[in-house]
Amino acid sequence: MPSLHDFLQLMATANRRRITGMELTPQQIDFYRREGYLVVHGVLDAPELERLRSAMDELLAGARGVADHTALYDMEDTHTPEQPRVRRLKLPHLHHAAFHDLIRSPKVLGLLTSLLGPSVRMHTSKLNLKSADYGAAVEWHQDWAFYPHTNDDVLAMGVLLDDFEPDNGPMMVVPRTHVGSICDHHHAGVFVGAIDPDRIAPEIARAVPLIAKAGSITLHHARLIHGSALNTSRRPRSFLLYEAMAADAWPLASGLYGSLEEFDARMLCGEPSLQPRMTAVPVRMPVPKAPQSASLYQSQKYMAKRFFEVAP
Ligand SMILES: O=C(O)CCC(=O)C(=O)O
Repeated sequence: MPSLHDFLQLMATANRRRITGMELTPQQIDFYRREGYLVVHGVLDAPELERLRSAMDELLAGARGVADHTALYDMEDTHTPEQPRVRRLKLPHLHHAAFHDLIRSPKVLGLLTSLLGPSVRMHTSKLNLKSADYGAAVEWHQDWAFYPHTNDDVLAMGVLLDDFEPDNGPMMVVPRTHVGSICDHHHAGVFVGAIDPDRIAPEIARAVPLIAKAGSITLHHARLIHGSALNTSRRPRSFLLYEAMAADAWPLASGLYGSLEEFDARMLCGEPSLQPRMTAVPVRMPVPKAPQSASLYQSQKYMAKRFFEVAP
């Protein structure tokens, strides 16, 4: 006869199983732990992809007539209200049910719980558009520089809404840098959200582009060095990113996003905890901020020397 404790444990395990629809294999988990990233091919089927693409188009339609950055739109430098050029949709999960639902779907939660354990919290979401011909580059950086936590069970999950090909600015990662130091992301005394490329030339030389079809999913560790070039192709490269962490990884730089209620409203599955798990992680605080730092693209303008080409 199982004790009440055993019974509750069994129930919790059964609930977790119900949540985790698509678990990673031990080989995939080993690869992620060793290399700091993973590509899972063919996760979304055509109808799932279509729902996300039409949600994206719906939100983008609202950018016509908008003059400047808003809570939803981060604009390219060449944006005009008549010819909208949106670089990023900010927090798409708050603006459309399709993006809210995806991160809570059993399939996607299964990937996250495979790497982060049963209790997972979401930090934020964004949809980087990288439009054909001019979509902006993202300079080399570690996400951890923006949001250090008490432990580094922290990652970004990227959903490819378009094929990633060599010339449309696929994300590039530097394998195994997730176990190294945290690079300096400051210049002239302010946080610019990018690493001086001269300081990481050997790492950049061994970066690998993540080439995969739309519907695939990438997972990269928050300490991994990564970046992506200008889109010089005639094809768009839309990339939906969610940043997530183990529930016991507490943010060091952003407080609790307002209140404990708000912090815990970010739970995707499992249980929140009032006991942050502390590990020996390297941390540099992302302060002071650059004068205009509402997005990574804006912060990176303050770096001394860019690595990637900028659109004419
Ligand atoms: O869009 C990309 O290629 C990279 C995105 C990224 O690293 C970021 O937004 O932090």
